[in-house]
Amino acid sequence: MAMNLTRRNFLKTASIAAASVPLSRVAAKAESGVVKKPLAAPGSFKNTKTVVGGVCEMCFWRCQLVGKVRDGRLLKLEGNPKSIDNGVSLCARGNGGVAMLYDPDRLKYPLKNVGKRGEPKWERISWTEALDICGSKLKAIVDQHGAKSIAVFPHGSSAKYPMDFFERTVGTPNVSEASFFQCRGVRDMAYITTLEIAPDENVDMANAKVIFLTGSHLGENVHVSHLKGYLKGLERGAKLVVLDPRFSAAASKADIWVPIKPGTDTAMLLAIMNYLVENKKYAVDFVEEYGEGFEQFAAGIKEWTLERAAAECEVPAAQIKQIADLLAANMPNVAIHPGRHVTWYGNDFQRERALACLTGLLGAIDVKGGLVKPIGPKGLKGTNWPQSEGHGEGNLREMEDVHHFHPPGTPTELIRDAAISGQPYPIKGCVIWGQNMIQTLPGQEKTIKMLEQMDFVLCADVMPTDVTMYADILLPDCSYLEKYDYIKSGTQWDLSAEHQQYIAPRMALVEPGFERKDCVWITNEIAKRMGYGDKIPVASQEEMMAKVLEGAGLTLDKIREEGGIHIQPGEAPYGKNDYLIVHFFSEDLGEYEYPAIPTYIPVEPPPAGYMRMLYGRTPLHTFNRSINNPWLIHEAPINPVWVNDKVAARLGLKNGDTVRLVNQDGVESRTTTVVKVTPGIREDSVYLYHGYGTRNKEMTFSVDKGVDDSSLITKIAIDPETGAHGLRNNFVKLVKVG
Ligand SMILES: Nc1nc2c(c(=O)[nH]1)N[C@H]1C(S)=C(S)[C@@H](COP(=O)(O)OP(=O)(O)OC[C@H]3O[C@@H](n4cnc5c(=O)[nH]c(N)nc54)[C@H](O)[C@@H]3O)O[C@H]1N2
Ligand SMILES: Nc1nc2c(c(=O)[nH]1)N[C@H]1C(S)=C(S)[C@@H](COP(=O)(O)OP(=O)(O)OC[C@H]3O[C@@H](n4cnc5c(=O)[nH]c(N)nc54)[C@H](O)[C@@H]3O)O[C@H]1N2
Ligand code: SF4
Ligand SMILES: [Mo]
Repeated sequence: MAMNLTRRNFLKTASIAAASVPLSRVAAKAESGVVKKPLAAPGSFKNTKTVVGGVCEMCFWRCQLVGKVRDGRLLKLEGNPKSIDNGVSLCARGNGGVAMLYDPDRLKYPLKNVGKRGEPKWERISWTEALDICGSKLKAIVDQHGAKSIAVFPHGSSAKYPMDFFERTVGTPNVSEASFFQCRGVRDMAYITTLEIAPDENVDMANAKVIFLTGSHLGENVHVSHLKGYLKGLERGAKLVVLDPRFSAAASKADIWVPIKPGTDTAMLLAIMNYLVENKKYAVDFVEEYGEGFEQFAAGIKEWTLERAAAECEVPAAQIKQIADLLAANMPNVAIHPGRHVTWYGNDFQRERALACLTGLLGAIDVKGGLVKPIGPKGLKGTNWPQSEGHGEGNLREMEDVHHFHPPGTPTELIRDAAISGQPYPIKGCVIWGQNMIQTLPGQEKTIKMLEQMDFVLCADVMPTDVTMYADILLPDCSYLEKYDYIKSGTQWDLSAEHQQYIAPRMALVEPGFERKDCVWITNEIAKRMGYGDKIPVASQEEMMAKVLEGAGLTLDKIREEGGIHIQPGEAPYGKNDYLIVHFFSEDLGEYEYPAIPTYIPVEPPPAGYMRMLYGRTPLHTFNRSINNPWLIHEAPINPVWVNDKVAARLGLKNGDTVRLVNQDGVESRTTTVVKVTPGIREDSVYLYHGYGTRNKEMTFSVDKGVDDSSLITKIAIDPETGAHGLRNNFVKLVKVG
């Protein structure tokens, strides 16, 4: 079946993609939030030992670190000078890792909730008691209802091992990673369907003549080596085109900023492509060689004249033409950025398909400046779990006959619906490992309802966050600075530099504090108590790492001696497109009755008196995970709501006014924030940083600061092809307080 092929391709490409992270040896200009040089105060790090092998996880880009350690205490983090990825640069959050490590609010001991879910009363218990409870409760649920009565909500490195245990050994299909269903899964599936590759962010911006960003607020979205490539491209003279309803950091650097009407990007992409086709300004030879279904595609997008898109997107037709001409004049060396957080409106697969088709139409694949497939290090057996790469294929997925192009795992909404309704089967056990479902998922009430009907909720975390309030047993995981749980590997990003690859296993920089334990130990102990002791693949995190490295002929000790990173010769990835087919028309999609050519699906407009609520990143935080970090919350204590200056004047709002947000369903924000009046946002929208408005009082530095955007996302949109959540279909008005 076509979809099987697609999923196999995904697994194949996902493992390649995991090993293909951009790098640049050349230091670039500092961007907002990026610290170029270590900020060493003279003399303050005397008598410290430099410990190598750190891999950051303040976000998921995983820059390579060294730690300055004295008497077993970490004093400072720096980029690993051996890194050919981030080099000595870390972003503000990466530097802030030290403050996370010693945050007094962190989880220290296993805890049992003797109060209610959502209103916990914690009792400190021993590991033995905690593990006995987890093992017996989860086993009882599996015995009574079967393996699929367990749901797993993982995210991040430390969640991979437990996720694999529950998915492969216990055998539940109900696994939903935030990175897939609320982030980039739509992109990966749309690109695999169109170009047969999962793109990651492997777009060669450093060598591009034009960089084209749809959303992607680079500079606020901070991933160090990715920013290096982007800034290097700009330094070398690339033209920058930014589609964003807001004057983002990227828009401020743009040659062409398009303050597009939210939700209409696909219309504009279709008009650009139609113009290129009609005027034969596309890569004709490339399309002839690699394209499939081009005629149907060309005929299908014919209705998308510049004028029609101009009206839909509220952008001058001349500007759309200008962008199309700029792309045509510089093809194939154009970086059409595939985006990362793409779960916007519930029609996002189509926008990502359109971006992939535009990339193909311009021949911008495996060429300088285009979408490339870097060739990563060989021999590594997966990145964490010795036995598998990615999610299982053979599981029984009764809920699967919808969203046929869903990323690996099960769409979150299907799991929530099943748990609440008990159909098609009961879901009574919940494992939450590194996912703050309360802030990460839209429809908080639904998440809470799901959690409340569980027989047992296990949560492993490093902090007491909003989701940990719903745990029955709360386990203190080691942070990324105290454990071995991931191998970061990558290859050349700036292809004009030397071709090299690297392998950087995460090694603990300090011993775990208090009673914290790592994911392998915790999972194994639960596995034994559930009756799977004989299926345990490795006894320790170090053994897990050793098994993965074995295939590449490496050991942790050898890499430690090499400075924490193994570097080897690589290959230039240009001109390697033998795998390539550009499915302008997708028979696979047609077979399942989804639009077979990229199609614009309009979104609902804001009701009178309301503005669309948009959100994004601050360079100083990662979602909610860094919000309690004493250094970072000090620098960015609140998420002001951006309001257009004309609108503010009409509403009588001034800069700094305190407001509450109320959405279209009458849901009010629990907390307040301040107004930021600016011409840098469209009149139909407001904007705020995601991750604020923590309600857990145990987060003493951040509780109640700012507004939680997720609490206002009560209208849920689902992307039909993938089942992923659309998060930008909610509307708010601002109510002045005081
Ligand atoms: N500092 C920091 N950096 C991070 C993270 C973090 O938490 N903190 N998280 C990382 C992760 S996991 C991800 S996925 C990425 C996310 O970062 P991106 O992938 O860049 O996220 P986007 O949603 O594309 O970008 C948000 C921008 O989209 C604009 N926008 C909103 N609606 C529309 C629309 O309809 N059309 C267009 N064209 N633009 C629109 C917003 O105004 C905003 O400027 O960031 C990564 N980098
Ligand atoms: N409204 C709204 N929703 C969004 C987004 C948005 O911009 N707006 N962004 C979406 C995107 S792009 C993404 S990627 C997701 C992110 O979604 P999440 O990954 O859920 O976001 P985080 O805030 O990082 O929360 C992760 C949890 O993991 C914990 N944690 C951190 N390190 C460790 C560790 O080592 N071990 C364990 N066990 N736990 C750890 C944190 O304390 C926190 O409780 O959110 C998505 N949802
Ligand atoms: S971009 Fe910043 S937070 Fe993310 S891994 Fe790198 S240093 Fe850490
Ligand atoms: Mo994300």
